Amino acid sequence: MNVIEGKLRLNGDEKIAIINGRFNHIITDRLVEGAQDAFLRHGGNADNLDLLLVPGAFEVPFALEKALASGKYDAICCVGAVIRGATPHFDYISAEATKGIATVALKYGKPVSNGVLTTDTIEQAIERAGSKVGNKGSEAMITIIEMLDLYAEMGN
Ligand code: INI
Repeated sequence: MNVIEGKLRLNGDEKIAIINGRFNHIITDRLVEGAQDAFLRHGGNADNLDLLLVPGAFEVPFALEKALASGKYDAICCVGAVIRGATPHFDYISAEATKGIATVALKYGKPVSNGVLTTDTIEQAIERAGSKVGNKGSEAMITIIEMLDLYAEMGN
């Protein structure tokens, strides 16, 4: 059986953007740090990494669409933090962000990852932003690094 699987390596030429929904920035800034750290530690060139900031998770897919349409990026890592409150707003924002990211990613066929946290409590978000449960921004960056290599292996 021929197993085709992406490796975790960058050659330094890849142009990558992180899109960060700033809402709950105490959390999302940590996700950006995790993503940046993963990019650099896997061989990325700091000059080829852009950070695009948008107001909240709802706006992430809109910036993603523009960024991919520009043709400037090989892959994009999305981060944000939607934390459940007392209103149904959480469900609308988290659903739209997730659906929007997937829809735009499919349209352009370039690696895109979803590092937007959707948690019931701020404690759960903190746990996923560089403490007990790791850093989901770092995981999201590692995902696009693997997918970039997989697509190259597949001849795309
Ligand atoms: N945006 C978030 O990223 N996280 C949240 O938890 C959140 N809450 O709870 O409201 C949130 N709202 C803002 C939203 O993303 C948009 O920026 C806003 O609705 C304007 O379009």
